[in-house]
Amino acid sequence: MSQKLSASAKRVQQALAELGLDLQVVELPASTRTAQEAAAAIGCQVGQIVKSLVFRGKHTERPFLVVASGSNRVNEKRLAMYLGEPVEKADAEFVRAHTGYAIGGVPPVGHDCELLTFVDEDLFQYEEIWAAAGTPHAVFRLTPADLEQMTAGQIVDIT
Ligand code: 5CA
Repeated sequence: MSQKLSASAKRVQQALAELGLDLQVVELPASTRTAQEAAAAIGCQVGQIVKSLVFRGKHTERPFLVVASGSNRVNEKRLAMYLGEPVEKADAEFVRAHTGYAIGGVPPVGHDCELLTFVDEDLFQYEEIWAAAGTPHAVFRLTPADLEQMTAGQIVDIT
């Protein structure tokens, strides 16, 4: 099963196993590149898709991660209050450099560097959610509690 996964998806599966989480990465034939596409491919609500968005502090260039419900738009001013500095969305190169994954497949765990993480409180209204697993075709199902545990993230309002 896991032998069939692509290298990036395998890396995420490995990271989940190392965290002691019994969660299965699956690669789907349809694209899961965006939250909308992922929801359509899985057959769930867009809000149940975990967007893993990389931002950086404008002054320090420190990377951090926001794991947001697919139906929410991140409020950068609110993030700036949590970080204590203005923030900006990372570009594709910065995302790759700090996570080891390309946009469209960035997972919430298994990054090159450990990332300070904020978890969208709105994800907790769902019993099951789905996150990207390294590629634009790979996802895994988890609970909001799993997400909180694996990221050691702070649960906040990100809208
Ligand atoms: N695989 C899905 C979820 S299962 C996924 O990765 N969705 S996502 O929302 O987390 O990732 C796509 C996000 O990447 C977009 O919401 C957008 O915020 C960001 N993005 C897309 N293109 C760029 C770009 N050129 N530069 C920076 N960020 C981008």
